Amino acid sequence: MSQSNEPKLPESDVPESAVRRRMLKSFGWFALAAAVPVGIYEWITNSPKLLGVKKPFRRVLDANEQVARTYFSNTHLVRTYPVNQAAKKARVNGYDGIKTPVAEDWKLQIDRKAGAPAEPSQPLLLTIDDIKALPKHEMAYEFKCIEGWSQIQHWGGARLSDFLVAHKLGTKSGNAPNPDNTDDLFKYIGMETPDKGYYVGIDMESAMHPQTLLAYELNGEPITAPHGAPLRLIIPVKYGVKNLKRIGRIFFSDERPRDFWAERGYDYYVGL
Ligand SMILES: Nc1nc2c(c(=O)[nH]1)N[C@H]1C(S)=C(S)[C@@H](COP(=O)(O)O)O[C@H]1N2
Ligand SMILES: [Mo]
Repeated sequence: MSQSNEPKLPESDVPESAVRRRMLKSFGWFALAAAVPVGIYEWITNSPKLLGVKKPFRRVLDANEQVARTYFSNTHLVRTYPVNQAAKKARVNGYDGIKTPVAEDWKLQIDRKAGAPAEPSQPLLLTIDDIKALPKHEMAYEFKCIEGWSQIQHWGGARLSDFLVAHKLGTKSGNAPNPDNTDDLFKYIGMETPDKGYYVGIDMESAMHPQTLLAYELNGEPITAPHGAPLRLIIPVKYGVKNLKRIGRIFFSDERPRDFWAERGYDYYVGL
């Protein structure tokens, strides 16, 4: 058994056929779930004693949450694996922009509304604890490098979409991204290392994908420097080149942001 629709449930104990069925039925379940009084919902989702009952319900509710939070209608999920199938030692590749030690006073800088007239003069500066304050998601999936190797790796962090919603980022209006108003989103998100030695541009559709993470954990431990400490992008719908390590700055644009490997001849989108 190897396939799951929930990036947050890496143990993947759902029978394969049930995955598809659940997707198809999720709207029906949503109606049923909506009919369950809130108190019972909380009792089911909070009671640790009800594990046998809780898990199937939990999965249904998570599937509904995922449907509700999908920003683009054609979003499909990358295959995930049980975390125990992940490589114990993840391969390292690429040191551009991460050759110096991580600054002790590292902060994530976000330029809120690049190009917009009402752009705040001060960028937003966040700490790793601000990222950890968001719901944590873990997943194991096949990380693919364009050079021809791949490896099942187990990553943990916050969904980029949750992050953008929580901090009202990525929109022209300055409001939180809204699945019903994707036209309000900038077309691209740009990221670069603190020294600007490596940089990527990502189409917003891929950025808002539910499996795209601002990752701070690898194999359940804080990410090490060679893998992009303290915070990196994990974007399963793209090849490794877009999975920028050691994020320093994030910005938004309707123009394609500069991209390190696109400038060196690779396809800009490098999607799977
Ligand atoms: N800052 C930075 N991020 C980077 C790279 C890099 O050279 N510098 N290389 C990319 C490439 S080509 C790959 S395959 C992955 C490798 O991530 P890993 O070292 O954690 O395996 O990081 C990507 N992100
Ligand atoms: Mo790569």
